[in-house]
Amino acid sequence: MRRWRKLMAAVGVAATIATGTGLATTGASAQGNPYQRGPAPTTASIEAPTGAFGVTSTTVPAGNGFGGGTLTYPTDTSQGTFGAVVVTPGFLSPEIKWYGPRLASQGFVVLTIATNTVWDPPATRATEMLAALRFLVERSPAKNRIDGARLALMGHSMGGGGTLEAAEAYPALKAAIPLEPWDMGKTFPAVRTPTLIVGGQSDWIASVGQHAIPFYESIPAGVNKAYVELAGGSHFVPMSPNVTIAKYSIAWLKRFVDNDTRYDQFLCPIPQDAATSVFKGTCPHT
Ligand code: 9J3
Repeated sequence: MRRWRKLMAAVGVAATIATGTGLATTGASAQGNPYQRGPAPTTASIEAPTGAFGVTSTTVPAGNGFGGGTLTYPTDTSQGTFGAVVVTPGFLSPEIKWYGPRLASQGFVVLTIATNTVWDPPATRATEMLAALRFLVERSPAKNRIDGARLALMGHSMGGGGTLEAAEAYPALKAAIPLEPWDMGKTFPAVRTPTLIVGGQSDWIASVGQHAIPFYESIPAGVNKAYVELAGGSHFVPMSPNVTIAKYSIAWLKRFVDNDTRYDQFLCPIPQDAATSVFKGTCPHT
């Protein structure tokens, strides 16, 4: 507890979240779940390059605790606020832009960031991610479109390690998706956030045996979690548009950021998916 309070004090997230923008107002489509956004999903709709929402993008400069980025969000203001997600790259890597339109068009505010330096280690990336969440809710051009109580993080490699470190630091986080995460000698027993870990079967940089799998196993039983291993996947798969990453990430974000149980069908029972070499998790979700 002390550790996350200290981190929160350092980046100011706790105050933001506590006093945040409050609960979403309901849209006509909500029907009992005030967070439900968009039409009933199908396999085709979660695999498609874009979802049902038109989006707009704007560039965010450096200087808000992270290295700047791209903010992409639905133009629709008729359905209340949206959950928000920050996406962080790995070591030596620039912002990974494809997640912006892919996720925002499904009904999320998305900020794909660059880190302050491309050498930042996972713990530094975690601090930057939390600063980016704070920026989204407090100061971003989309702040009025965001439900500050429904926030998520994704990240590749050291950004995935950072995602897990940030989830431990900020337990109110609604969803975490580490993509081929890399972190040195770490386990994550303090994670309470529903976490989807994506591994790459042929990732020799962040090998699943040294990283994704022990990270997954270290998250306590009783926390909603899943491990999806991309069949034949190299370390670099998350950097370019990928339908397997997209469809399960959309389902996970919808299920745990929006409480949208219409997406359970894509996660439980555990899918038999030829694009995955391992797929396991906690079903049914709680
Ligand atoms: O973010 C990453 O791609 C981490 C893997 C790596 O190259 O670590 C070496 C220090």
